[in-house]
Amino acid sequence: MLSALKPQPADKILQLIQMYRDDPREAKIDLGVGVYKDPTGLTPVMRAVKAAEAKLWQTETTKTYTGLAGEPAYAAAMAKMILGEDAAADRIAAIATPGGTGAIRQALELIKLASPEATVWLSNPTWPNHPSIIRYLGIPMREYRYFDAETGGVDFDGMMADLAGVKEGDVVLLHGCCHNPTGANPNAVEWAAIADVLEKTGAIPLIDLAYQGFGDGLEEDAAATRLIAARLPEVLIAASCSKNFGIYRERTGVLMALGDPALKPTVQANLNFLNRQNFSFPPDHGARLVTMILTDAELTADWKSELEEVRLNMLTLRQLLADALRAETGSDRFGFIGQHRGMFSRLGITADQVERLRSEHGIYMVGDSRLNIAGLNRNTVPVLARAVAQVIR
Ligand code: PLP
Ligand code: TYF
Repeated sequence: MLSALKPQPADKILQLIQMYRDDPREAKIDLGVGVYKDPTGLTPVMRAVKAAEAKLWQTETTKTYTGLAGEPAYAAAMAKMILGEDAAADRIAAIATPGGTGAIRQALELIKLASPEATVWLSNPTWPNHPSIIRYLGIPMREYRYFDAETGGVDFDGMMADLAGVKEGDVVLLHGCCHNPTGANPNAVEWAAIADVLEKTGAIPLIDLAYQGFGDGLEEDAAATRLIAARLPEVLIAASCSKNFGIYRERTGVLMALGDPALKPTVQANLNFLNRQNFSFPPDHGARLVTMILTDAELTADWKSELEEVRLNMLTLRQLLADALRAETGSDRFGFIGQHRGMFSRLGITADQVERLRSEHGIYMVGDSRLNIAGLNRNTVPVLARAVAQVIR
């Protein structure tokens, strides 16, 4: 049996981690995988997470199974964080999942179960795991225009034209904030128009929210999701706690399905069913930490202030990089970096130029020229700007 297996394509982002480790050069710079690093290059455990873990160690009396959906208190806390204090609980069915990836996977499985003919529409480009999982599940898939390589912004007219052609019942996958890989995001007026076109076509939005708090702020980054949740009758939200709580390896995510309250018991039963088919009970440790933080005023305040530090640090690096590139190239070609939000920006240089950054300068980024802003610091910003100016000359 095993001899029948064929090699599988590697994840290009994760491959970079190994290439970087194997590079013996002292002055190498890792701008690959989307993991936050502080100015000293570390990915620390957040203070509130440490405090919650200490408290949990003292108070936890059992590790018996949780429910198939995870702990209800976790889903409730996440619903408030994402949809706001007055989130209508009677519309929301939810399951805890292993990370945001697990939430996306379960969302797609739910779509397949409910609506096997539905096409899932993806932004071009998008996070490579989206098409990979969709293809694996055999779900029909199409792309909508998203990125304008000329301006480094959103190709809003292209996006709207393509979304207008979506069939009723098709699913449109949207990045709720901090688009990965481009860093380009619709503004508030554009999000309202996106909600209009979804409403008009009868499409179902699936919102991937992996970076709430990394863009314009915790509340601001949820604004598009809240708008769409308020406007559309049915919405799927796949959220991750990996980045904003810094608990990557704890695998903490949630899938919420919003719809008619009368349907909630059946929707919830289907979500529970999907968890049971795939892994029975979702991981609990990270979810419990998140619940403890979000339901304790002191821990919430400390977490918010550290998250804000993280966000502002990335914003400062963006500005420094945009300025350094302007100075080194004598042009405004990379001005969009200051406008982008989240961990990533797509530079818009060629694959050959990305390759030269790696071979000649020891600078690692994804082949489509996506860089992780958090991989930089005040010392490496000018090094990157000089290297980019050299390879595009
Ligand atoms: N969606 C996007 C766009 C991402 O970039 C990520 C990765 O961080 C995720 C979802 C989910 O990540 P995780 O499964 O680690 O929570
Ligand atoms: O895009 C990124 O870099 C992050 C981390 O299979 C990641 O989202 C990358 C690849 C992957 C899972 C997570």
